[in-house]
Amino acid sequence: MLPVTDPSAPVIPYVPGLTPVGPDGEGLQPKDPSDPSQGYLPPTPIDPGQSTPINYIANPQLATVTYQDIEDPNAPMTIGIVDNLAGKTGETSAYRTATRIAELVAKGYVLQEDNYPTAGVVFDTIDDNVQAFTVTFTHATATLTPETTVTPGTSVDADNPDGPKWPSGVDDKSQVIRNVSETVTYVDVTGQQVAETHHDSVQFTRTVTVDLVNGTVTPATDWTAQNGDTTFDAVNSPLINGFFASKAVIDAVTNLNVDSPNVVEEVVYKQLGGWVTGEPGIAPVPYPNDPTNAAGTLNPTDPQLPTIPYVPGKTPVGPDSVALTPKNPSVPADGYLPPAPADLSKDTTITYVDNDNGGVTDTGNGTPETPETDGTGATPNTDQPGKDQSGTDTIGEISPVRASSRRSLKLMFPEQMGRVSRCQSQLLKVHQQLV
Ligand SMILES: [Ca+2]
Ligand SMILES: [Ca+2]
Repeated sequence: MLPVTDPSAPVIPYVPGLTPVGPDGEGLQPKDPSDPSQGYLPPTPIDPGQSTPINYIANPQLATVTYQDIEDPNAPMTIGIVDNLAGKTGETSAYRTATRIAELVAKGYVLQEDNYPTAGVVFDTIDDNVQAFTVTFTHATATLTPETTVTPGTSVDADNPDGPKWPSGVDDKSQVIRNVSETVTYVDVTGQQVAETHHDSVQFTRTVTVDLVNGTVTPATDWTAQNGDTTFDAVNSPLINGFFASKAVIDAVTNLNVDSPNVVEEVVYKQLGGWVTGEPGIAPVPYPNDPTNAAGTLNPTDPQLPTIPYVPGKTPVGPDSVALTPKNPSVPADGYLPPAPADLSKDTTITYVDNDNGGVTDTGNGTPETPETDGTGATPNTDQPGKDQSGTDTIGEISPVRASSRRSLKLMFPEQMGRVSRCQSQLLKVHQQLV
């Protein structure tokens, strides 16, 4: 008998995926360790008269099952672990994909393809080949509308409790509803609220698509304003008696969009000052509210404007040293038009100047006064050289104020006398037109 190492000795055949084993239970040695297909060296017979049984046993084989997210087909991602299946040549694996598929579907995945054999993989006979299978998925989506109210973790389809659940974040209504608000507060200088706060808002809504795997939200529609209203109307500041507002109106804001900032305004009310005099018995006259403008006071031409009281024998002078204008030149008791306040929050001081420092008697009833003797206006109509004398009575009526004030002011404010004269001539014109 030939030694087993003799190249011409017979070999035990190679069978893919199987290993021949001798009577001692040991695997036979390949004839060429680098190429088992050339067969195995037969074991040396214990008794050449007896046959030697050779058994073939199945080799270990491996398979893998990979679960893959192909939502982005350009960037497939493995979901969880790769399942490794171990078996032996020719065996059928008991592994099935159904369990993991169900788990993933419950997490929002949608099965695309499963190439693992339905009846289980039969391990192949190729020892160095790992049989690889892939199960692919995309993502389920659901639509959220402004009206949708959902709870994370609950089934998207109530009739399918094994189906996907709403992901976290879907209860965030700002995905589908956003408001742009306007708030206007009305306070005094100490910050105390003095009128009801004004509120307005514009609501924007949209519909979104929710990825049920990761909760990612994608707009399905543009934001649209409810009722197409994208405007905050102008807001008039409320009128508060005795006070004036820092702003009469909060301007309208138009073309609001979902990204517009909220409007927050504060209107501060300060107390209105008044006209004050040093005269005993004459109470301060507060600046009157303007019913049409919370930030102002009545216009100097408004007929409702209060008057500065008439004091016989005296002429009221404003802070600019100019004598006040009689409201009604023919009726001194009607008082004087108050000067426009320079600052609504501050008092305006009216000074009463004695007319009588020249010994002139002022009866206060319109009696013409002794003509002036200072040469700047010998008669009142000197300022109106083109006029006839028909206005003599009129001139006489205003002259108690005019002539005496001219004198006293001449003493106090000589540089202002030109303005006083011009003012009086204007009054005279007006009065002559009236009569
Ligand atoms: Ca294999
Ligand atoms: Ca509006």
